[in-house]
Order: sequence, then C-alpha cells, then structure tokens
Amino acid sequence: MAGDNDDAPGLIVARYSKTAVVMDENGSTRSCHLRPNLAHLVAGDRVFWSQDESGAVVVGQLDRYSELKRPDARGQLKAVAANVDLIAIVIAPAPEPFANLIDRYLVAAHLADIDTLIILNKSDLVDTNPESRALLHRYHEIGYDIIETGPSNSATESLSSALGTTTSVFVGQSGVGKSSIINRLLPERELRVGALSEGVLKGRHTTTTAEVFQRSQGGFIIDSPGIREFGLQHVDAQLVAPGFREFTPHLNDCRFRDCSHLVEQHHCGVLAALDRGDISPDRYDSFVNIVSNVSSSPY
Ligand SMILES: Nc1nc2c(ncn2[C@@H]2O[C@H](COP(=O)(O)OP(=O)(O)OP(=O)(O)O)[C@@H](O)[C@H]2O)c(=O)[nH]1
Ligand SMILES: [Mg+2]
Ligand SMILES: [Zn+2]
Repeated sequence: MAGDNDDAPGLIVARYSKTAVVMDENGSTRSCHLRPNLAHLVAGDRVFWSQDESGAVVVGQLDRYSELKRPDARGQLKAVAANVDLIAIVIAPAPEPFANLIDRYLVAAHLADIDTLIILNKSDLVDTNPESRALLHRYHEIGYDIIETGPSNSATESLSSALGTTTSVFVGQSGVGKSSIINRLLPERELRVGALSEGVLKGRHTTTTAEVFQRSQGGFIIDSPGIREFGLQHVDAQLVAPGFREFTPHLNDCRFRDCSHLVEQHHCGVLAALDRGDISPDRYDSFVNIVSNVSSSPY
C-alpha cells in the first residue's frame, strides 16, 4: 500500500471556493484544500494530492487536454470544466430554447476543439412546443449531432450509447433537465432536481457548481449550473465564422482574407451563400449578433 505521504493521482469532482472534492483511483472521494497557486482548478482537472497533519491537500496539476471557458460575472475568462471530449448542449420545449445560446456554445466548442451533441430533452412535452423539435432538426441538417431524450428508458439507452465512454459536460439553460438526464443515466445516484416553477419559464437554478459523475461502463459526465447567457466578447471576430459549420465551405469565396462577412460590396462568400439560401437567415443573424458583441467588433 502506498504511504500516506506519497502524492496520489486524483480527479477534481467538484470545486468550492477554498476546497475541492477529489476522487482517487479507487473511486473514493475526499475534500481537499487547495494551494493558492492551484486556485483555478475546476471539475475534470487531473491532480496530485497528499495527506498531511492538517488534512488532504491538492499539491499539483496535470496539463489539461481541453477546457470549456466562459467569462464570469466580472467578465474574467474562467474554465467551466476541464479535460472534456464532448459538450452536450441541452434544450427542451420549456423553458423556451434560445438558438443564439446554442450557437454561442457551438462557437466556443469549435474554438476549444471539443465535439458537441445537441440534446432535446423532455420529448414527452414536444407537443406543447413543436418548434423545439424543428429547431433541433435544423441543426441536424447543417451537420451537428442531435438526439432526443425524455423519461423513456429507450431514449436514455440511446443517449448512453451516443455518449460511449467519453467525458462529457452537460450545459444549457436552467430547468432544461441536465441533472435529470444525468440521474437517468446514473440510476444509483440522486442529483438535486428542481421543479420548474410554474409560469417562470427561466426555471430555477438548482445545480450550483459543476460536478463530475463516473459511469459504471466507463467515462464521466459533468453536470453544470444552468446559464442565461454565454459571453463570447473575448473571442476574435475573425474566429466566429469558422464556428458556424455550414459557413466553412463559403469562407474561401470571400475576396478578402479578413472579410467581416458583413459587407456585400466586398464580394463575401458567406453573404452570397445567404442570398442563395445555402445559409439560413436565422443562423446568419445569430452570427451578426455574436460578432457585434465581441470586443474586437468590426462595428
Ligand atoms: N416532462 C419532463 N420533465 C422533465 C424531464 N427532465 C427533467 N424534467 C423536469 O425539469 C425540471 C428541471 O430539471 P433539472 O434536471 O433540475 O434541470 P437542470 O437543467 O439541471 O437545471 P439547473 O440545475 O438549474 O441548470 C424538473 O422539474 C424535472 O423534473 C423530462 O424528460 N420530461
Ligand atoms: Mg441541474
Ligand atoms: Zn465574407
């Protein structure tokens, strides 16, 4: 047996202000203190920890192979989750989906080189908002992976095989059912699931910090708190268009290499594709919304 003072490998399962829950190689968890130089650790980080007289402490960190980042309330760019293979963007018939939020996640995932899966949850409620399914299928048509899920076991099984043994992070608005889906995938655990308050379509924020769950068949799922908006102001305006998958084949048709895709007179491949109907006006408007809010905005 390794001595208590040896540094042991671990995984950050949840991050609180001054401590983190760390899972060791046997799957047991403990609360650890963090050295000040490791204050940026988040769910999914691979670390080394050791036990001393004052308790368990995280002493080192392995490099991240990927990270999902977004600005915090003060505009500081912060990692949400580390070492993820897949961003599962969850929408539902209620609360009402915002296509622009989906597009923002898709851009962030592209920049972070992380795969995506768009999940329409609450399939049992689709009849109350058929547009939610139409929205999902629009993403399928432009080449994104999609899946529907809901209370049925067969839907959960399909999602389970789509996830495979990846490490995925579940993101999206509050109340869409991220924690509920994870509960269904991990029947032995009971996450906190909030009732979507009557009439308040924004839902209620139940999950307060990202948390990692280990799946018995391999892989991990990271639950994350619901969000209302996803800031991309830190992104270079030139890097937004490549995050719109169906724009990519048209980018070589722009006369200028640094084309903003906003000015028709510049012979823009994206605007030409929009005119031909090869790019949907909704996605183009979403693109304009994002580039007009980045700090390097061409406006
Ligand atoms: N009808 C229906 N309701 C669901 C389904 N999945 C989740 N819900 C309900 O949706 C509400 C919100 O679920 P949560 O899992 O807490 O949502 P969340 O996305 O984790 O929310 P935050 O943690 O706030 O981000 C709860 O009342 C769930 O019971 C579903 O497939 N069908
Ligand atoms: Mg939740
Ligand atoms: Zn262009």
